[in-house]
Amino acid sequence: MDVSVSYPTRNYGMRKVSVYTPPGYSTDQKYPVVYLHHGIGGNEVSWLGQGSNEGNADNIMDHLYSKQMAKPMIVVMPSGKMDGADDFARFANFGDVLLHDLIPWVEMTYSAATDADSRAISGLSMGGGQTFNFGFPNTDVFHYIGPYSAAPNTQPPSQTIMDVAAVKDNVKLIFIACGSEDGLIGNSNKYHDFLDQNNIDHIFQIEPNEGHTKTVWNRSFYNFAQRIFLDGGATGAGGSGGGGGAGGASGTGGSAGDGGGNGGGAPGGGAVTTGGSPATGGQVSSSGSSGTDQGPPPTEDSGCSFSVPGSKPGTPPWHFGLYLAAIGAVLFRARARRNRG
Ligand code: FER
Repeated sequence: MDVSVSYPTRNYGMRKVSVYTPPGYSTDQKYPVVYLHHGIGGNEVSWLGQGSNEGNADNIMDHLYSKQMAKPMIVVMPSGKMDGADDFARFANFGDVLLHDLIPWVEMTYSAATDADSRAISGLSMGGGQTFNFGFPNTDVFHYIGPYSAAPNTQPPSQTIMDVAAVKDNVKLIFIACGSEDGLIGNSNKYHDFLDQNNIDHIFQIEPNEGHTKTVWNRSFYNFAQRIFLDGGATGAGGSGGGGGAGGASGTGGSAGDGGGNGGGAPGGGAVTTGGSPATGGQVSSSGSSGTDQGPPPTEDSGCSFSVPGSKPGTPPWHFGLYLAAIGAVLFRARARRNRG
């Protein structure tokens, strides 16, 4: 773990970043990288347990690794606010730095894979806006996009998604999350609607009864981190399995991923709700096929449900038939669509 190290930029001098490397990190191997952005008052330690004012990404990764629930990856947490006229400009100005200073530096400095299948972008609030704004126009750079509680700096989807086909072809996972009570949820809703209208698979995870809170950000990173880099890339991660199937509901707030059924899922994803703490998981549902297996009934969106694993030590999530197969179904559809196209 490198906390608050400096890297050079072309236009802003030396800037700060924290870098979490996974247990057993070795230069014999190339790791995928998730770029994780802070909120308006944040900096490069805001996502660290010790900084702890926005999230605990390092603790979450430690937990996921202790249960073999995430691919080994590097988590890069930059200070993502540059000089500029106002906060919108400051956060916007980081886009160029990310693409042309930070990523090259990370890939030179760490044992990082350098293909887009091995890059994810994520963040909270202003960093969620950055995730939308930098992620969607650059689907040749990032194949996993995870914005949480996105702030008013979020550009409209019509400005970031200029090429629907490129998003469909390139992006392996779009994971949008927001608290149901967050006054900023409109920013996320706009993308959910646009993605639905354009038949682009995504997860929209609404955290019930949560506002603009650290609970949402920790849960969201917990949920995102275990779903990324499962589909190939330079690190050779295996795919997560076959096609659709009956939606199985399971996991009433804390049961592990041992419920049946994989998500047939809906084209275009759907509203997803989840309960439970990050450490214990909870129910996740997405619209589409109806659930036929055991467990609680589908939510209002008549979704297939799949549990978030969390309480079953030592079982890799990619061996759970359950929600990993749901991801497989999504990817399978994406591939099928690619092959058709
Ligand atoms: C605003 C509301 C929220 C805004 C920014 C935020 C710049 C960002 C919040 C955060 O990053 O936590 O009107 O305008």
